[in-house]
Amino acid sequence: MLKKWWHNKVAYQIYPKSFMDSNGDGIGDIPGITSRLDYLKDLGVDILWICPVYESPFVDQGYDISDYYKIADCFGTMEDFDRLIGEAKKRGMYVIMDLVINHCSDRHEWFQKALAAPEGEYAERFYFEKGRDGREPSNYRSYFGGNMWEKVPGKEDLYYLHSFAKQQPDLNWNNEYVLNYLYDMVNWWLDKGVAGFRVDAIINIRKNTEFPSYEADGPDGLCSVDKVIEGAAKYDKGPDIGEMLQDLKKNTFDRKEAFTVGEVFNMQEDELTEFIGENGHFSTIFDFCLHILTNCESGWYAARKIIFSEMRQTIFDSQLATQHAGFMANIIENHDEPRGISVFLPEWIDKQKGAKLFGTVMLLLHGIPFIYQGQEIGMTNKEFKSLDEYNDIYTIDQYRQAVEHGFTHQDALKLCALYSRDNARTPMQWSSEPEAGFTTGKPWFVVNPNYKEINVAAQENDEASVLNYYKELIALRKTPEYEDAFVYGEFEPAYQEYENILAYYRRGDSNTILVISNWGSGEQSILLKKDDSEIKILLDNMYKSGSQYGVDVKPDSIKLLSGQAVVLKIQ
Ligand code: TEU
Ligand code: CA
Repeated sequence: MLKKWWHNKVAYQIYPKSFMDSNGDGIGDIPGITSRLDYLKDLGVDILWICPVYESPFVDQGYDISDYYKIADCFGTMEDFDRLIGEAKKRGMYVIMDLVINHCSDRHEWFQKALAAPEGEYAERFYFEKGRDGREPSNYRSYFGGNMWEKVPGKEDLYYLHSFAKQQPDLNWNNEYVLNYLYDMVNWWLDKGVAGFRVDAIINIRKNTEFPSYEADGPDGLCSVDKVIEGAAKYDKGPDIGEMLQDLKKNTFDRKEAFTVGEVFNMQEDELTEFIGENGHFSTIFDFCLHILTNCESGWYAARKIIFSEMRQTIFDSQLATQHAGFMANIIENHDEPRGISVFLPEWIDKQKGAKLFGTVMLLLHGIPFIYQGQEIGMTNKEFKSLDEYNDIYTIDQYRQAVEHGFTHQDALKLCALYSRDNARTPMQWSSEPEAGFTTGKPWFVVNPNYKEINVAAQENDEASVLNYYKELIALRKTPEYEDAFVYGEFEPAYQEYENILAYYRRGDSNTILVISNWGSGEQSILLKKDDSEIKILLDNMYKSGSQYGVDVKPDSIKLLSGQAVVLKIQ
């Protein structure tokens, strides 16, 4: 395999509004991020993905861009941004931006002009369509609820398309002008020194422009976005998604050997190599296998409880199916997900211990680990109690859907508390000072009350903290001596006959690593295979300073406590 500069890197996702506020207005900002670069460097991360900081009316937290060439005032200035890139470079770190090009904001100049002259050239940059039989052109349900077609104000029978909120009109990728504009814009940011992009909702850019209706899958008479994407993939006119993405790549990313991570849902399985192979559309794409396991396409009302055996199988299947194609981007959580330790851990495992357990398993898989802000200190869900505590538009719609499907108000609220995207969007917990040290003012969004116990400052001083464990874990992963195993090594499931054990090998050219973790409620002894009996312990999440490693090793067996994870080198 051709080695690429980003193969051995660890990435960290920043949700700028909630990371660090530098000026007391309660909103995290770019100088705030710059002020914490040393913290991030010390943690061991190399690549920083910053969620959208472009000018936006923030209907969908910046994923609705009104000017691609401006930094939103609340985040700072372009000088602040340039400084961030420069300071990151000085520390050998890379900044990647969020690239939101399936849609823009309805406040974008083009869309305003399109509304003013719906028959003119600006409207051609979007999808403006006549209604059919006196109603919407087709029956597509948008991600955030309701029909994907919205009436053009002041027009009787004209609609525009939005895959997400109605304030996020989809851009027309068949329009030359749009395409060239977007490519130029991407190149402009690359020339500024950003190292690449996280590419938002990119599968949605291809449309079946005949816009046929599909069979309804809900009482609203609409069909899900998944059907729409599937229909677009089968549509045979114009370039297919692969050709579109290669064209984007050739004209932009390739110029700079940029690192790109695609947010790709609904890919056909046989397309994996096209997406992340040597000449793939992207450097990597997110592995959403765990997310898909809980959250079926219909919505939170149909979400399933996590069963450990299924979770283990899902991770194994995904690794085995993808490792030879390229590198997936492995996540525990992100800004669209609840906190991983609040969803995936069995109830008997203490969340802080479990954060180390889960981290060990996920960070040592084949792929590029992406850590989401706060994950490294074991931040948890917020325990929202009422609907008006939420900010996220998606959560409000999921509540509505649950009630429509027969959930009581209380049960629908419980669902939202478990799955809401807002769980990950509460401010970063820096210290036990007021508002968790995130701001000296009033934070834009509520701080999780558990910040007094869970915060960076306290954990920096505690040898046994999640934070210090993450530092060790990342450092271990990045040890040059073990690169053959942790970065390039073959993934192989191990000890599957033990019901509550999640274990795997990473077999490199000169090192073999064995990761074993116990997700059961009690101790578990494991009889080691003959080849595994000569071991050296590299990491143990129950290690306590001053004592021996917490793990009990005999020549041919190993005993793990509930929630314990160990990383072993096989001699
Ligand atoms: O998400 C795309 C996407 O598919 C989401 O609708 C996802 O299914 C949902 O958040 C449930 O987890 C991206 C961004 O990550 C998200 O924050 C934006 O809201 C969305 O695009 C629109 O730009
Ligand atoms: Ca601020």
